[in-house]
Amino acid sequence: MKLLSALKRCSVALAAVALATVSLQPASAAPQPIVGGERAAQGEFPFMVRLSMGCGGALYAQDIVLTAAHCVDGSGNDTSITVTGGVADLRSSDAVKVRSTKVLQAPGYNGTGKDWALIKLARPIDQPTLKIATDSTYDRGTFTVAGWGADREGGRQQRHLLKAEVPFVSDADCQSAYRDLVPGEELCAGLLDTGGVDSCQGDSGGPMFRKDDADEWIQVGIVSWGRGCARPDYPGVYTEVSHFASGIASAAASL
Ligand code: 4AZ
Repeated sequence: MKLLSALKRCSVALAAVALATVSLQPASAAPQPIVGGERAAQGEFPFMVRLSMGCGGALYAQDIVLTAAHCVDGSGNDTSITVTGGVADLRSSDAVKVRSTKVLQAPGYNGTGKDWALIKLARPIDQPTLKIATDSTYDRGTFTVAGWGADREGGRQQRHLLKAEVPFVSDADCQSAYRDLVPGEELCAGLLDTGGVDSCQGDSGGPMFRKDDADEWIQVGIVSWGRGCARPDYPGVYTEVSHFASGIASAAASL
């Protein structure tokens, strides 16, 4: 239990330190986004934001970010978080930086499941938002995950946004890896047989998304936890957004 708890709580402090030293990979290192991905183009995922404690997030509204509960300290007025939006390159002069005003951590969050939180911004970021799934229709197929997190287990945080595609993994298969998966509140994605593609440390809180029937991006997951990154048999675990959609909507309305 202790071990799994540790695995689940992606080290925000470590990520924050890594963020301070964010830098380009040497050209010779063949950058592996996220893990096993590639660079996203400027404007490709305009709803993506980076949080100053070293997590990702998505614009649920222009002044509200959806992220992971484990990325924040609790609920209440909080001006300590800086949210960077509008850029794939965090060092771009076009980066928009906005402070938080409030944080709302999922009610009942205790470190298992319920890994979502909202951050209210001091002013809107003028970018398209990412709609969230409200039922399980899109909890299947192939997903895109993006973030500025490590490009390998133990790797450094990234200057440029990385993206990767990961296939859905059934609850049954995921439970063979993780005994304490909360199947109603979490969904899994990754390459069970080979590994090699995954979210990783510092991607936490960022969205996992796909196209819906209207060919628009829809968020189905929030990067939450996993055993290492991109290991065979150990998929990434994501908050099942549709399960919390009504709670997220009412929480957002209260901010
Ligand atoms: C983390 O520490 C983390 N492979 C995020 C995602 C995954 C593992 C760790 C999934 O933020």
